Amino acid sequence: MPRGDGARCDARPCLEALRRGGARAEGKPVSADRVLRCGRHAFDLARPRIMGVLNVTPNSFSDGGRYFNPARALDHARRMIDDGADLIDVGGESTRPGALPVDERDELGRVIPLVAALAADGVPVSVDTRKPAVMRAALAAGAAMVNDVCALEAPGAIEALAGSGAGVCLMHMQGDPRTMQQAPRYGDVVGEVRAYLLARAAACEAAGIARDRIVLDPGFGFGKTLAHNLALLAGLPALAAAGYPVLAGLSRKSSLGEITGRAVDERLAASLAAALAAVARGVRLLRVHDVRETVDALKVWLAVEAAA
Ligand code: HH2
Repeated sequence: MPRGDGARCDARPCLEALRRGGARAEGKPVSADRVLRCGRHAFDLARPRIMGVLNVTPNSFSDGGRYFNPARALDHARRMIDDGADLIDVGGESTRPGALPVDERDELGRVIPLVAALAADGVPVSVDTRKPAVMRAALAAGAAMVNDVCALEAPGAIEALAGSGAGVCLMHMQGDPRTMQQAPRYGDVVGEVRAYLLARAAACEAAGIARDRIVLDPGFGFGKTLAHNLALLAGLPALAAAGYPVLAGLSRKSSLGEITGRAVDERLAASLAAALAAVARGVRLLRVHDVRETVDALKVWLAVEAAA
């Protein structure tokens, strides 16, 4: 698959930055055209960034229940930071296919104490939520980013972000988690997802969310068949060329299980291959469960690119 020039990672500085290590982006000089601003954090996207997944849910598709205990969740978040995560994505509601919505009070109780504890440690925290009340509380508790699988479509969501300075990840989903995998349909999946995300970004900018705070995500597995996911992966350069940083969440997803025949806890190799395929096509942020392994895979990929 040929890569668009605008989407290609400049591997030499990426590799240097990865060798230097370190999870925090604060205080470092950053190039103006590639900076992602998330509250008091600024990420230089000259190197791909890793968002570590922290699901504080009983039912997430790959790690449901494992970090439902707050102390274990905090330990896991700190381990991911030590392993090289740049950002921790805290989620209190599973959006797996078939999942039912979680009560707002339950979601607040799951995520806000963790957001507050991690933010107090200076960790860049993203909150994975569709609910404006959770967004507002998380931002008040120090969250640097909101990651919304509904692209801030809920009434009041854009307003919750507008005055905050936080980053926002706008994800595409067809339908809702309860039914989204029943019969996803597109004419031109790449074109439709791109047009939707650009329209949502324009709505955010019109409401005062600056362009350098916005990340786009095609939403792998959210109302998409394997064929749709593969077309989106192959078509990432077209999305990356739109000028916003692109995030990909492919880690352990069922499409990788369909390709390899592996169960969800046996998809590490498949996840790493998918992550590198995404970075090669212009993705700047990877949302992953296996931080240490992804950091290593990226180091090797970047070393090869730097030598090419
Ligand atoms: N995928 C999941 C959840 N949130 N956010 C973005 N931006 N992109 C994604 O691809 C994405 C996401 C699903 O993964 P996970 O959080 O591990 O599972 P669950 O929704 O079951 O908690």
